[in-house]
Amino acid sequence: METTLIILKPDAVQRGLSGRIISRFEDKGLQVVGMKLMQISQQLAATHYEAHKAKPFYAGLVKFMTSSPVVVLAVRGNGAIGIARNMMGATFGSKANPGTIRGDFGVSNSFNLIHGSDSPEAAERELKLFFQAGEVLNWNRAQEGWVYDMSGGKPE
Ligand code: IDP
Ligand code: MG
Repeated sequence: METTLIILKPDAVQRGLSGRIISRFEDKGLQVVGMKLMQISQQLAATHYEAHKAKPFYAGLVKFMTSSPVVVLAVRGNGAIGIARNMMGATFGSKANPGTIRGDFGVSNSFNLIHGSDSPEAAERELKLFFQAGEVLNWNRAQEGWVYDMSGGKPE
Protein backbone atom coordinates (compact mmCIF):
# COMPACT_ATOMS: atom_id res chain seq x y z
CA MET A 1 0.00 0.00 0.00
CA GLU A 2 1.22 3.49 -0.86
CA THR A 3 0.39 6.67 1.02
CA THR A 4 0.50 10.02 -0.78
CA LEU A 5 0.32 13.63 0.35
CA ILE A 6 -2.57 15.61 -1.11
CA ILE A 7 -2.99 19.34 -0.48
CA LEU A 8 -6.29 21.06 -1.27
CA LYS A 9 -4.82 24.45 -2.11
CA PRO A 10 -6.20 27.81 -0.89
CA ASP A 11 -8.39 28.25 -3.99
CA ALA A 12 -10.09 24.86 -3.40
CA VAL A 13 -10.82 25.71 0.24
CA GLN A 14 -11.93 29.30 -0.50
CA ARG A 15 -14.23 28.11 -3.28
CA GLY A 16 -15.87 25.54 -1.02
CA LEU A 17 -14.69 22.59 -3.09
CA SER A 18 -12.92 20.64 -0.32
CA GLY A 19 -15.75 18.22 0.34
CA ARG A 20 -16.34 17.45 -3.32
CA ILE A 21 -12.66 16.82 -3.97
CA ILE A 22 -12.26 14.60 -0.88
CA SER A 23 -15.37 12.69 -2.02
CA ARG A 24 -13.68 11.87 -5.31
CA PHE A 25 -10.85 10.09 -3.49
CA GLU A 26 -13.31 8.28 -1.21
CA ASP A 27 -15.51 7.34 -4.18
CA LYS A 28 -12.48 5.89 -5.95
CA GLY A 29 -11.81 3.58 -3.01
CA LEU A 30 -8.73 5.32 -1.67
CA GLN A 31 -8.55 5.58 2.12
CA VAL A 32 -8.09 8.87 3.99
CA VAL A 33 -5.56 8.14 6.75
CA GLY A 34 -4.72 11.75 7.64
CA MET A 35 -6.59 15.04 7.26
CA LYS A 36 -6.35 18.55 8.70
CA LEU A 37 -7.04 22.22 7.96
CA MET A 38 -3.92 24.31 8.35
CA GLN A 39 -2.22 27.50 7.23
CA ILE A 40 1.12 26.84 5.54
CA SER A 41 4.01 28.95 6.88
CA GLN A 42 6.55 30.67 4.61
CA GLN A 43 9.19 28.21 5.77
CA LEU A 44 7.07 25.12 5.13
CA ALA A 45 6.09 26.38 1.66
CA ALA A 46 9.75 27.06 0.86
CA THR A 47 10.82 23.58 1.99
CA HIS A 48 7.94 21.85 0.21
CA TYR A 49 8.61 23.65 -3.07
CA GLU A 50 12.42 23.88 -2.82
CA ALA A 51 12.83 22.05 -6.16
CA HIS A 52 11.06 25.00 -7.85
CA LYS A 53 13.14 27.75 -6.19
CA ALA A 54 14.71 28.93 -9.46
CA LYS A 55 11.43 28.96 -11.42
CA PRO A 56 9.85 32.28 -12.44
CA PHE A 57 6.56 31.29 -10.76
CA TYR A 58 8.17 30.37 -7.41
CA ALA A 59 7.50 33.63 -5.50
CA GLY A 60 3.88 33.70 -6.63
CA LEU A 61 3.47 30.02 -5.76
CA VAL A 62 4.73 30.51 -2.18
CA LYS A 63 2.53 33.61 -1.78
CA PHE A 64 -0.50 31.69 -3.03
CA MET A 65 0.11 28.61 -0.88
CA THR A 66 0.55 30.68 2.31
CA SER A 67 -2.31 33.12 1.61
CA SER A 68 -5.21 31.19 3.14
CA PRO A 69 -5.87 27.79 4.78
CA VAL A 70 -5.36 24.50 3.00
CA VAL A 71 -6.61 20.98 3.72
CA VAL A 72 -3.83 18.39 3.84
CA LEU A 73 -4.63 14.73 3.38
CA ALA A 74 -2.71 11.48 3.62
CA VAL A 75 -4.40 9.16 1.14
CA ARG A 76 -3.68 5.42 0.98
CA GLY A 77 -4.20 2.63 -1.54
CA ASN A 78 -2.48 0.26 -3.92
CA GLY A 79 -0.68 2.60 -6.33
CA ALA A 80 -2.24 5.61 -4.59
CA ILE A 81 0.46 8.04 -5.78
CA GLY A 82 -0.14 7.44 -9.49
CA ILE A 83 -3.90 7.07 -9.10
CA ALA A 84 -4.13 10.43 -7.32
CA ARG A 85 -1.92 12.14 -9.94
CA ASN A 86 -4.19 10.82 -12.71
CA MET A 87 -7.27 11.99 -10.84
CA MET A 88 -5.73 15.48 -10.44
CA GLY A 89 -5.02 15.93 -14.14
CA ALA A 90 -2.44 18.09 -15.90
CA THR A 91 -0.82 20.97 -14.00
CA PHE A 92 -2.66 23.76 -15.82
CA GLY A 93 -6.42 23.98 -15.36
CA SER A 94 -6.72 25.20 -18.95
CA LYS A 95 -5.11 21.98 -20.22
CA ALA A 96 -6.37 19.37 -17.75
CA ASN A 97 -8.80 16.86 -19.19
CA PRO A 98 -12.48 16.82 -18.23
CA GLY A 99 -13.06 14.16 -15.61
CA THR A 100 -9.98 15.20 -13.66
CA ILE A 101 -10.12 17.45 -10.60
CA ARG A 102 -8.18 20.26 -12.25
CA GLY A 103 -10.07 19.73 -15.51
CA ASP A 104 -13.50 19.86 -13.89
CA PHE A 105 -13.09 22.58 -11.27
CA GLY A 106 -10.66 25.19 -12.60
CA VAL A 107 -9.34 27.14 -15.57
CA SER A 108 -6.30 28.86 -14.03
CA ASN A 109 -2.71 27.86 -14.67
CA SER A 110 -1.48 28.85 -11.21
CA PHE A 111 -4.57 28.44 -9.01
CA ASN A 112 -4.84 24.74 -9.79
CA LEU A 113 -6.66 23.48 -6.69
CA ILE A 114 -4.58 20.51 -5.62
CA HIS A 115 -1.11 19.13 -4.97
CA GLY A 116 -0.23 15.44 -5.01
CA SER A 117 3.15 13.79 -4.42
CA ASP A 118 4.71 12.66 -7.70
CA SER A 119 6.84 9.69 -6.55
CA PRO A 120 7.29 7.37 -3.55
CA GLU A 121 10.35 9.42 -2.50
CA ALA A 122 8.41 12.68 -2.71
CA ALA A 123 5.47 11.17 -0.81
CA GLU A 124 7.70 10.03 2.04
CA ARG A 125 9.40 13.41 2.27
CA GLU A 126 6.20 15.46 1.98
CA LEU A 127 4.12 13.39 4.42
CA LYS A 128 6.82 14.01 7.06
CA LEU A 129 6.72 17.76 6.35
CA PHE A 130 2.96 18.07 6.83
CA PHE A 131 2.04 15.38 9.38
CA GLN A 132 3.53 14.87 12.85
CA ALA A 133 3.96 11.39 14.32
CA GLY A 134 0.54 10.02 15.26
CA GLU A 135 -1.42 12.20 12.81
CA VAL A 136 -1.52 9.51 10.12
CA LEU A 137 -3.77 6.74 11.43
CA ASN A 138 -3.64 3.09 10.41
CA TRP A 139 -7.36 2.38 10.73
CA ASN A 140 -9.41 -0.54 9.42
CA ARG A 141 -12.11 0.31 6.90
CA ALA A 142 -15.24 -1.80 7.33
CA GLN A 143 -15.67 -1.92 3.54
CA GLU A 144 -12.05 -2.89 2.78
CA GLY A 145 -12.97 -6.41 1.59
CA TRP A 146 -15.32 -4.90 -1.00
CA VAL A 147 -12.83 -2.31 -2.24
CA TYR A 148 -10.09 -4.88 -2.92
CA ASP A 149 -10.27 -8.56 -3.84
CA MET A 150 -8.44 -10.11 -0.88
CA SER A 151 -9.00 -13.74 -1.92
CA GLY A 152 -5.32 -14.15 -2.84
CA GLY A 153 -4.18 -12.85 0.52
CA LYS A 154 -3.20 -9.42 -0.78
CA PRO A 155 -5.22 -6.53 -2.22
CA GLU A 156 -5.95 -6.94 -5.93
P1 IDP B 1 2.30 19.70 -10.38
O1 IDP B 1 1.63 20.38 -9.22
O2 IDP B 1 1.30 19.28 -11.43
O3 IDP B 1 3.23 18.58 -9.98
P2 IDP B 1 4.69 21.31 -10.90
O4 IDP B 1 5.30 21.50 -12.23
O5 IDP B 1 5.41 20.42 -9.91
O6 IDP B 1 3.18 20.82 -11.11
O7 IDP B 1 4.51 22.76 -10.25
C1 IDP B 1 4.17 22.92 -8.91
C2 IDP B 1 3.10 23.98 -8.81
O8 IDP B 1 3.64 25.23 -9.24
C3 IDP B 1 1.89 23.76 -9.70
O9 IDP B 1 0.92 22.90 -9.15
C4 IDP B 1 1.35 25.20 -9.85
O10 IDP B 1 0.63 25.59 -8.68
C5 IDP B 1 2.64 26.00 -9.90
N1 IDP B 1 3.08 26.23 -11.28
C6 IDP B 1 3.72 25.38 -12.09
N2 IDP B 1 3.97 25.92 -13.28
C7 IDP B 1 3.47 27.17 -13.22
C8 IDP B 1 3.43 28.27 -14.15
O11 IDP B 1 3.91 28.19 -15.27
N3 IDP B 1 2.82 29.41 -13.72
C9 IDP B 1 2.27 29.53 -12.47
N4 IDP B 1 2.30 28.53 -11.56
C10 IDP B 1 2.89 27.38 -11.93
MG1 MG C 1 5.10 18.60 -9.01
